[in-house]
Amino acid sequence: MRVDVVSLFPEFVAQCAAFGVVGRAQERGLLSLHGWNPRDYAPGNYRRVDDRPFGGGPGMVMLIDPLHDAIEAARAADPREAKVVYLTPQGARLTQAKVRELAAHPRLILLCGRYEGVDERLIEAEVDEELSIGDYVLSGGELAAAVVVDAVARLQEGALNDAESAAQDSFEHGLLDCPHYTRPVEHPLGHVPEVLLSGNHAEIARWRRMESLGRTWLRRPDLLDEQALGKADRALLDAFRARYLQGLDEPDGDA
Ligand code: 9D3
Repeated sequence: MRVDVVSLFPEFVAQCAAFGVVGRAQERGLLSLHGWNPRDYAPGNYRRVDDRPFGGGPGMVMLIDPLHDAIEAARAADPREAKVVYLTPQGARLTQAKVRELAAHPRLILLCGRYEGVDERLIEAEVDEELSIGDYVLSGGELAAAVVVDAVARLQEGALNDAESAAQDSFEHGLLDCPHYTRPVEHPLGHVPEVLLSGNHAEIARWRRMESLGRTWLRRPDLLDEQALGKADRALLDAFRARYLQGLDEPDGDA
């Protein structure tokens, strides 16, 4: 897929996408990332991209025209129709379901605001969707755009190797991941749960599933729809709860 980022700091987003899975997706031709700086479309020696808000108040608002021209230049760079997404605290919260939907588009244009935001008329005319990445205050849309780029890139066919795909699978089922351990078996910080050393793959799968269910119940009950769980999962969660409520679930790993 192709992603165009309209931003005063397009190289910031490009740097975030240069490493690991996303960098590899670009090398493999699964993702092409392009930056468009509204300052390059701002006229005059000052190249001004913002102005004071009508009605008064603090901060500055991004001007329509440099953003409009940057978006149109991005559109014209490829004949495929682009979905334009504005990253803003006023947007709907980004979820993995939304990521899957965005990842299926051949083209996205991600619009990043700075200052107080962009002129509302530009949003009404050019933007298809407004998205936020969560309820905290960032300094601009670039980190949010980088989050979108990362999340959609890894869903492109061929972006993940087999191991990464398998790991992805467990999270896509809406549960938190189970704990992970590697060598050494004995360490001053604790030991590895016996079951993982047993070689009994059915028992290991059962333990991991129980840990996933239990951690989701403890940490993210909002993700857990107990009615929707199967009989086996409910039994595992009950077993986890029984152990937890008996206080046998030592947090220091020495259980
Ligand atoms: C301090 C400025 N605020 C005054 C009420 C409003 C405000 C404007 C612009 C707050 C943050 C921003 C910049 N943030 C983003 O562009 C942004 C964002 C975010 O801050 N949190 C979560 N998701 C996103 S997506 C874009």
